[in-house]
Amino acid sequence: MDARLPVGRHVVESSGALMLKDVKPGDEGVYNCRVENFLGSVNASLNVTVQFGPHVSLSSKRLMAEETQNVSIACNATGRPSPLITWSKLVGSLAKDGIKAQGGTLKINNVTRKEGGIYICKAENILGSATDTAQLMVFSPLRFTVRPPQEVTPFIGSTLRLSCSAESDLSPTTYWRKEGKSSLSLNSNVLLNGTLVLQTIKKTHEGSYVCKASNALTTIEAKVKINSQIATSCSVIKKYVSSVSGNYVIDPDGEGGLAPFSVFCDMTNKSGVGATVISHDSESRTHVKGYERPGSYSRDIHYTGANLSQLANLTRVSLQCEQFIKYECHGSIFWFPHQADSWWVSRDSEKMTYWGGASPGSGKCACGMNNSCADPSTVCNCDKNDLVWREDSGLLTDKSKLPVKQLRFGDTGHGGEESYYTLGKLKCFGIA
Ligand SMILES: [Ca+2]
Ligand SMILES: [Ca+2]
Repeated sequence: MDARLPVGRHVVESSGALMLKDVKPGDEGVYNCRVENFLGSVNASLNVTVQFGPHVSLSSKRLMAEETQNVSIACNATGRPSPLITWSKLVGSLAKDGIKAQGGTLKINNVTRKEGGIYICKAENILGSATDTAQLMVFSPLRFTVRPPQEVTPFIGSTLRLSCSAESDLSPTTYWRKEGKSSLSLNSNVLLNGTLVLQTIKKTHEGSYVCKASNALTTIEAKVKINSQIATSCSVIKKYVSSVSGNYVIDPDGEGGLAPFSVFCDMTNKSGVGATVISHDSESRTHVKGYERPGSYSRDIHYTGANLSQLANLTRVSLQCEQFIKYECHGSIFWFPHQADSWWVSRDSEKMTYWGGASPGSGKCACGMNNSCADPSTVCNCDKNDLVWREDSGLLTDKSKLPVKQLRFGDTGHGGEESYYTLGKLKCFGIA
């Protein structure tokens, strides 16, 4: 009310008329005319409304959206009287579910590619009209075409490959990060196709990794938890880690429980399936003489680097186990079906009255399985009990009883009676 009249654009004529030139929207308001002389004064006021044609501007000239997003385009229109806003599309129609014009805002829910194009906002009043346009571009959503697993537990020493790739119209880039680190660890690289390769897995590789894919519109990510585990046997190492024979650490019962231990892996044995080979302190051919009573000779077997519980777990995770055993006799008998003068003791301290090459529990030696023994009426060559060097030998293969814990011999006390025994290494192979 106290505003000044526009500077330079108004004239008060001699008749008392106020003339405004170059009227602008800001000239609106109440104008007061005051007439006064020495007898007093009178006031008159007039409300002036300025009408002007519409002007429009869109919030954005170019909009990019992914399919299924909701899009809104705002059209700011000025003019007096207030202009009427209408929306149209340069090509095609707006008559569709999910497209709503509310005042100056056009809302498109769940946008599809068909809704891409040029949108026109038109504002009209009695003084004229104005338009503005915006281009909407709709792209396929960014998504993973190959997503890595959420959790992996590779074997120590193995190479881990994790694929990750994404696609969208806006060519995305993928990259890997280890959580809490700005770069990946050593011994890792990312192939051009987005595959993360971690070589010679170690405990330090463990952690959360994330594959991120980004395009101009958005970023998506896939998390992978990487653990590690020690192989349970040489066959597992052969399959997943290495085919080079040598010493390796295995942990047959997995994490926790019994401690891991070092073994020799023969990767060429057993048609290349990889054999876990356990040595012991009684591998050399050993002479027995002077022990007459059944089982009076006793030899405990001590395995190198592992106790019997650890080895029991090795047999459990292996498909097969075997241990070679040989008895060379000179008048010294087994006599299994009767009192048994000699036997072997299982890992669980059971007296085992059959010999290598025969079926477990058969009470025989190998020759007894096909009636080929030196004396056909017996089940072991040594049971002939003459003073001729004879031999019973073969593999023990019952993995629920192996390895051999102890050897017991007798019938070597009388004149001319003697023997030699040989016990091979424990070998386990295959993945149970
Ligand atoms: Ca363990
Ligand atoms: Ca004898």
